[in-house]
Amino acid sequence: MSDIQLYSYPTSPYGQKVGCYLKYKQLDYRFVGVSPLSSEQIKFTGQRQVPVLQIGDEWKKESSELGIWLDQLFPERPIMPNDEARAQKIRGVDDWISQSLIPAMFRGAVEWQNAFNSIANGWRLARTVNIVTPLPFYVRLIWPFAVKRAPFIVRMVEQLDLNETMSDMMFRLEQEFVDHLNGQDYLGGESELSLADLSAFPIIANAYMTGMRSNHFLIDRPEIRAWAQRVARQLPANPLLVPDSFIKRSLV
Ligand SMILES: N[C@@H](CCC(=O)N[C@@H](CS)C(=O)NCC(=O)O)C(=O)O
Repeated sequence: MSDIQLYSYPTSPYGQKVGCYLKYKQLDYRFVGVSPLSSEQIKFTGQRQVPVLQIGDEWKKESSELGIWLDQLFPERPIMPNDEARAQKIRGVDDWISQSLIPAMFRGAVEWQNAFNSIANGWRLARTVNIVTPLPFYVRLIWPFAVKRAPFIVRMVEQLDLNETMSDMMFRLEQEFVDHLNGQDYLGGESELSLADLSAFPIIANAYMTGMRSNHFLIDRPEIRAWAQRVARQLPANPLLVPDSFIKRSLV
C-alpha cells in the first residue's frame, strides 16, 4: 500500500503538475479528491490550497516544491538536474509556467471567447470534480458561472496584463514556449526531460486529451506538439487526474 497521497481537485493545473511528477517517477500513490465546497479532506492542514502532498506523516504544499521534495526522497528517475546552473534555469521556466501559462488558462475561464464552448467546458469540468467529490446538481449547473467569480481565480487573472488582448497573449505565450525550448527537445534548452516539462505538460495537453471545446492554442504549433508527444511517450497513457473514461484523444 502506497504511503504517498496527493490531495487535489482533479481539475487543478497545479495538482495535475504534481500528478505528472509522480507518474513520471513511477511512484505508487493514492489520489484523494478534495471537495471545492468544503475542503474537508485537507482540514488536517489548516488551510484550503491544493495540491497537498502527504508522504508518511509529513505534508507539504506548493506544486513545484513538491516536485523537488519527491526528487530528494526518491532520486530514481530524477526531474531536477544535479548541476546548479541548469537547475536554476529549470526553476525559471517552471516559474514562467506557474505565473504566466497557468493564469492565462484561467483567464480563458473568466473571459469567455465563445460562451457556448465555455459553458460546455465548465459543465465538463464540474462532471470531472463530481466523480471524486459529488456536487449537488445546482452547483454543477452554475459551475461555469461560479468559476468566473472564484476568488483565487479572479486574483490570479488580475495579475495578468489585461490590456493585452486574449489572442495577443496566446500568441505571445506560444512564442515564449518555443523560445524556452531553444531549439532543443525539452524546456530550458535541455536534452532530457525535467520538472519544467512535467509542469507544462498537463496545461498543454489537458484540454486536448479530455476533448474540451477550444482552439487548443499552443498544441497546434508544430514545435509544441512535437514536444508534447515526446513528453507523452514518457508518461502513462493517462497522465492526468481524471478516470480513463475521460480521456478522449491521445497525443501519441
Ligand atoms: N502556488 C500554488 C498555487 C495553487 C493554487 O492556486 N491552487 C488552487 C487550485 S488550482 C487552490 O487551491 N485554490 C483554492 C484556494 O486557494 O482557496 C501551487 O503551485 O501549488
